[in-house]
Amino acid sequence: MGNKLIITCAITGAETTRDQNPNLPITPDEQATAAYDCWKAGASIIHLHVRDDSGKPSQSVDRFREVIEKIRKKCPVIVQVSTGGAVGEKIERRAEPLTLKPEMASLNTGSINFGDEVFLNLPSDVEFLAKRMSELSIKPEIEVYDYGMFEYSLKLVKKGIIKQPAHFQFVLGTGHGISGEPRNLCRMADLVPEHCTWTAAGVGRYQLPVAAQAIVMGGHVRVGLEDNIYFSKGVLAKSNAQLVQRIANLAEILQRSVATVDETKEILGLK
Ligand code: KMH
Ligand code: ZN
Repeated sequence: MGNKLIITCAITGAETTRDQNPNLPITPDEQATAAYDCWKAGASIIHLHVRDDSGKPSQSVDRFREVIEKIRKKCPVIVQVSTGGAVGEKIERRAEPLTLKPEMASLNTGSINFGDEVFLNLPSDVEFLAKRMSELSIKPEIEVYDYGMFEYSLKLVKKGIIKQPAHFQFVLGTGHGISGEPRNLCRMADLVPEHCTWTAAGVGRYQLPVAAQAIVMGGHVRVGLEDNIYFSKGVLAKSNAQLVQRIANLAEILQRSVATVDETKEILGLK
């Protein structure tokens, strides 16, 4: 199959607001349309957070079910639910969308400052979520914001708490974790164990350069309004699909084909 490029889009997130970018999809219909548009533009995975009727972040199973059903009616894109949720959410609530048995879920492997708060992921929380995912045959995407989190994740993989082949997401440039400087991604990508896969997400101004680096290095890419509200300096992104399309265009220029949903399933070993 060659090394096809998996594009993930994080369409909504928990922290981005409509005030920051009025094009942020929030309602189930808007999210389903955004997922479809991203899929058409080349995304094969949607990283999904949901919102309640007032637009606040939510871990409601019912709301996740509603959005996933709407997405499934429109396109076959892979859904990756967030178990990170919003900062401060209880771990039991964060685990609830796993009961819907999505193909994938995010797994945050350490605590870190996030904005002005702490995004808490105790070792017991991480192991609890990893175990639930393993029991339900859900593929974790290991979210790594800092080098220490990466080393801890590698230990969990070694111990078998996270099943092989593992899939890592390097989130660079949160402001409290590792920055999006090229050497940081080089160092971590270099240490990804054999047969495992990795993807990278640059936050804010790092989104485009980190994506370009990941394409060249043979990794995969995540973009989307969760991580970055701009298309270019001072210019808001019109949509998630616009951000995805730019990566698909860049991949074509760099001569890396974009993976379809079926190809992504094969690469990641999804059922
Ligand atoms: N909202 C952040 C605190 C995830 O989805 O797993 C965490 C987050 C990570 O977005
Ligand atoms: Zn997220």
